[in-house]
Amino acid sequence: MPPSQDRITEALNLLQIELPSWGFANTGTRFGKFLQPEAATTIEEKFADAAQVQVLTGSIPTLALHIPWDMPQGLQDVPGICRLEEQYGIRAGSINPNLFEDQEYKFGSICNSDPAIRERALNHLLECVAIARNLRSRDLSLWLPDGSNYPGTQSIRRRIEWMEEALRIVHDALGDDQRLLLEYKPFEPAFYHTDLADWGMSLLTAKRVGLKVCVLVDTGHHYSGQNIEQIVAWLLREQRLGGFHFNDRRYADDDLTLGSIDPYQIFRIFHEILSDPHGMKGTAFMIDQSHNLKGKMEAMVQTVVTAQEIFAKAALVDREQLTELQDACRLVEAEECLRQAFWHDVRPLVRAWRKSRGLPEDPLAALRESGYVERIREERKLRNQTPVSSYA
Ligand code: PSV
Ligand code: MN
Repeated sequence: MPPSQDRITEALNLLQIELPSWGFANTGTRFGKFLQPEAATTIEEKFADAAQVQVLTGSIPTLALHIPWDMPQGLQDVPGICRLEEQYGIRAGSINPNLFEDQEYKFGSICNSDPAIRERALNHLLECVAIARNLRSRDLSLWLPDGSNYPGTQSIRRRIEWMEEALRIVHDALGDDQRLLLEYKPFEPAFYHTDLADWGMSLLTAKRVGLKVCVLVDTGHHYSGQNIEQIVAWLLREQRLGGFHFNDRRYADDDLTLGSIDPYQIFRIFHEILSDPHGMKGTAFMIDQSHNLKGKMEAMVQTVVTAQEIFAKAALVDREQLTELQDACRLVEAEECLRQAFWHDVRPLVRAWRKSRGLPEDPLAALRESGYVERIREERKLRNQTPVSSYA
């Protein structure tokens, strides 16, 4: 086997991607959504779809769950989820609490000035910790939508205290092998200030709250032009990189297919991860995409295939040589060393990896040939005439 095949095989055997349950359901933009007859309407259908992506791509051991969308009865739904895990061969992945839909959270959840509302939000988080523990799921993945729309309307300082107070309690409720991932986002739904607006705020909060807290980087949650791979390098150095919500963006949190706008950026992020000796340890590779126009199954398969291909390219970087070139300030050669890996057509090598694993060599074509989408479209079309929830 050529050395590049070895490297790619080793890298792809390590790459595990977590798909979001909400990515299979009828989601869309806040202006409306276009219902797809084949979209998943139940948690069982979400597991079935994820399992199909696993059959085609071989990299999907887990499915991220959003609570209460996927478990409306909370802890009582745990046995049902365990049955689905068994049936479909996919485990429950990160548990995502929802602090953004209830009417009570109009002015915030754990950062609300009303102690009763803070307590309600905290109880939801604690229930999610219990759900995660019962499902043997490692990560509680929290996106905090709290913030405000106008200067002076909220105390930024006091809200930090309230947030930390709640997160400390969540931290202490986590098991030894569990983690709290703190996702940041600069704006939306709040447009003046967001309580966890960037990686610095998430990292400082993580450090203050405890060792089980790490930062989650959603690639869509940055200002244009921000150097995300540099953020990744810093978080890795601080040993606080919990994982990613991968997607692509052109303007803001666009939820576009990974690598569809800027594949070089994803490559540079993967390169930083692979440059760190512990980069793959504990870094969760999660997808957070809601496709409004593309077919959801095709979009998911396309996403995983893209992730595998770009990860394979990053695995080809000759890092020893790169270090020498960097140290000697041989700028153009160093840049070319990186670019050479990026421009290498890895597709034949990735196909060979798929073949060696008994996977279809072209997962997208295999999905089309399988008739899976046609079948679920027929089965689900009646249930998809009206949305199942306001978001998912
Ligand atoms: C918020 O924009 C976000 O990225 C969070 O991860 C949510 O959990 C997810 O999207 C789905 O709404
Ligand atoms: Mn996200």
